[in-house]
Amino acid sequence: MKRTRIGFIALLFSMTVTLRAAEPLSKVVEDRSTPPNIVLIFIDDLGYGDIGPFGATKQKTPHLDLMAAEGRKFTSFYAAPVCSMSRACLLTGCYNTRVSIPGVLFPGNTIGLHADEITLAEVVQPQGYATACIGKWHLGHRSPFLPTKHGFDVYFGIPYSNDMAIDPLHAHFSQDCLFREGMTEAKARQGGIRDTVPLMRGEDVVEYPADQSMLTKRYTQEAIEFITANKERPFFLYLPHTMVHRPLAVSDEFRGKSKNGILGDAIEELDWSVGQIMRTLRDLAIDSQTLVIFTSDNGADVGSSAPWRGKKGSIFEGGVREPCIMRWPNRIPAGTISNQIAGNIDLLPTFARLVGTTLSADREIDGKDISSLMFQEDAPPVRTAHLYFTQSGELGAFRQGDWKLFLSDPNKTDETKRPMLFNLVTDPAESLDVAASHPEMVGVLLAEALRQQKDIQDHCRPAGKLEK
Ligand SMILES: [Ca+2]
Repeated sequence: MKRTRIGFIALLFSMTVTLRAAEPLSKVVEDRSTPPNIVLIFIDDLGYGDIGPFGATKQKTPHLDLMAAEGRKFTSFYAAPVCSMSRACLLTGCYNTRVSIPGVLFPGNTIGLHADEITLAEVVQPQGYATACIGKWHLGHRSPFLPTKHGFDVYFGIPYSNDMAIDPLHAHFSQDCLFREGMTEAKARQGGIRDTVPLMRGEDVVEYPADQSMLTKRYTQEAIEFITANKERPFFLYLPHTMVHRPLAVSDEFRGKSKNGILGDAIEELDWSVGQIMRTLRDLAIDSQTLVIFTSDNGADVGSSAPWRGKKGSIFEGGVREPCIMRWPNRIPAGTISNQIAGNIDLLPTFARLVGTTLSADREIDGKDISSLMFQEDAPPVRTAHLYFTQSGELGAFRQGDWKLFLSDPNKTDETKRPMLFNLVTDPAESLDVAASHPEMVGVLLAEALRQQKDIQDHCRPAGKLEK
């Protein structure tokens, strides 16, 4: 019944699209001053080489191919080596060490993103934006840390990684929670089983264990409903998919369809999801008012981080350099590429600029407004440097311009801990350590890395913490 109604509405809106296409150019120009809707699609453990626009050939990603053809690819877009730290960067605009979020949070942890942190959602919400987080959160699963406490009107998804287990003490089951696979609340309270995670709506568990094969489809459906319900007002949709984090799962429709096993199937289903979002925006005639960003939280786990060295967990480029596509018709030049340094820490100050607000001056923010890199051809660099923090919170490497210095422990001077230096332009595979022949460059980068590290140490902020 619902599908029929949506189909009819879609037909009406596709007629509207046709009318809009004939509108005079002045209308388009006028739209330029309007703050955009923002859709941020954030994939889990998807590597640089896992999608067509960045070189994948085994699985097909036609919707992402089209998105890149209609938008801009970023080839030096940085995240972090693992899940929670990357989400902390994305949501706060700061390196995770500045906001004291460790590499990965677990269901037994009593910490999470501090209530005083200002998230992406809290930047746009005061500007009248409807906000939703649909997918994996992973910045603290206890009530004070959930998306609903961090500026999201709506939350639907799993609170941490899909290979984890339920926190038996603190799960709050809704009255009509769907218990699957013989599970009951009493059994759930006895302790969690790996790879079985709760599906939540707001702060309640609505399904346990979550049917992982249906998560991509259900997130997509929720996303479409949220966009449709808020088409008349600005909205921010944060869509952090559960896939392609292990255990990999796909719906029946995509199982066995790719030429790359279940990983390829899952990526093709994510690509389908991107297509559904894009179609919804077009059908609702809000396509040209909507910025869509697609990227990933860390390097490939199962898949490919090619052409870079290293994968998930590493601070070689393959662990942290992510595929990133941004699309906003008439604003972002179609079919273009930016090679400048950028990253998920830059989205918060960029969103602030786009929605017409300024950031609070009471705190340090590491990211920069990269809107010039989005809109201009051949824009000069915004951020010339990037810090690479390890999973354990150490500053492991530092990039400035074309150079990258590894300093696993800057206080150690013994031979095994000496710095490594790579030129990322002439040696993108990070295979030729040239530290010995460039001692001056090592000195310059080391000094700047330590200066920036000290600034973070001197001005870091605590995580939120519960007593027990
Ligand atoms: Ca991840």
